Amino acid sequence: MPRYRYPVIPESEVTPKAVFDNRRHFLRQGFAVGAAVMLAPSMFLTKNAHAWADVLKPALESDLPSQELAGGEALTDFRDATTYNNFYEFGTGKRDPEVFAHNLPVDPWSITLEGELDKTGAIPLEDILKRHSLEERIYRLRCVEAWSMVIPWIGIPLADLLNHHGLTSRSKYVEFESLYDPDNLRGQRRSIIDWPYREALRIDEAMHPLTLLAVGMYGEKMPNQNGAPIRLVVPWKYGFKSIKSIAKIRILEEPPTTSWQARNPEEYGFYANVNPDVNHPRWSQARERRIGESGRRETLMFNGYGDEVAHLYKGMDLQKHY
Ligand SMILES: Nc1nc2c(c(=O)[nH]1)N[C@H]1C(S)=C(S)[C@@H](COP(=O)(O)O)O[C@H]1N2
Ligand SMILES: [Mo]
Repeated sequence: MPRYRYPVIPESEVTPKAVFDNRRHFLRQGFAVGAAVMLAPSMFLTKNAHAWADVLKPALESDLPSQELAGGEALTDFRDATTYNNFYEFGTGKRDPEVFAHNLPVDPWSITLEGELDKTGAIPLEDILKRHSLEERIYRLRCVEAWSMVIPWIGIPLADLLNHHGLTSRSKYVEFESLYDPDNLRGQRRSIIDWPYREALRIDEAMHPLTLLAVGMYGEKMPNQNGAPIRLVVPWKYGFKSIKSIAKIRILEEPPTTSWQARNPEEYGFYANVNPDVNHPRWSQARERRIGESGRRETLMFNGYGDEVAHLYKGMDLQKHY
């Protein structure tokens, strides 16, 4: 993509791999046809590999509306954003996701919507991509571990998806679940957290126009290590709220417990709004290390998005509701 300095892979290298993948796919289909004569025809209906990728590709190549919402700060290098990650499904080391996330089975993909909605069920990702238009948002990302990045995401507002499925008067919280697949996600064979990874937002946070369901970054489809094929981005909250590889969205009347709350409620609250005045019990949150920069910069209240989101927390004691 011409917009960024760090394309994922040069076009010349992409083509042979795509050809290779197609051939493999073709061979597999060939076997399936041969063996399927005596099987139910329904097995053909479940195979729809590449369907979402085929919708996403032309959309990413079109001219997307773009909003710069990181105060003009420089983008983090693509290389840093894809090699320094938290994705505990692949291990707790920062390089583990880059090394192991090729095992993430992203195709086909659907999100199951449950709970307090008019329309529920498993929705293929291609249907979501066809129904809603993509946009680019450049946001700061502040991890609770006191490092940060600036990332150009591409996605759809979560509100667009939820509105399509019809919220009810009992729709008070939105719970998200990442893919659970310990055979492929090696970290899930260890009890790092209570799998699957679960996060949640209050409905007004979920419906806020800044809250994005991201399917790409730096003009490309979402790299596996960043939460392919679809992940949440909530820029005013610590990074752990921005749950990756979403398989389930459940709308609830009562607040659910998130994975990090369950693991350590003293250290990780439900809200997890970026707040330089509320320290983590083990470290200060007043400053942060911007990946790619030397020294530290001041952490901004709500990660710099206070004008947009402070009204959501009016009258709340943010020391208590951390
Ligand atoms: N499923 C899942 N989602 C996750 C995580 C994780 O371990 N598993 N880590 C979170 C944390 S702590 C951060 S800081 C961000 C990191 O996103 P990035 O690797 O794309 O920068 O993802 C969040 N989403
Ligand atoms: Mo994080």
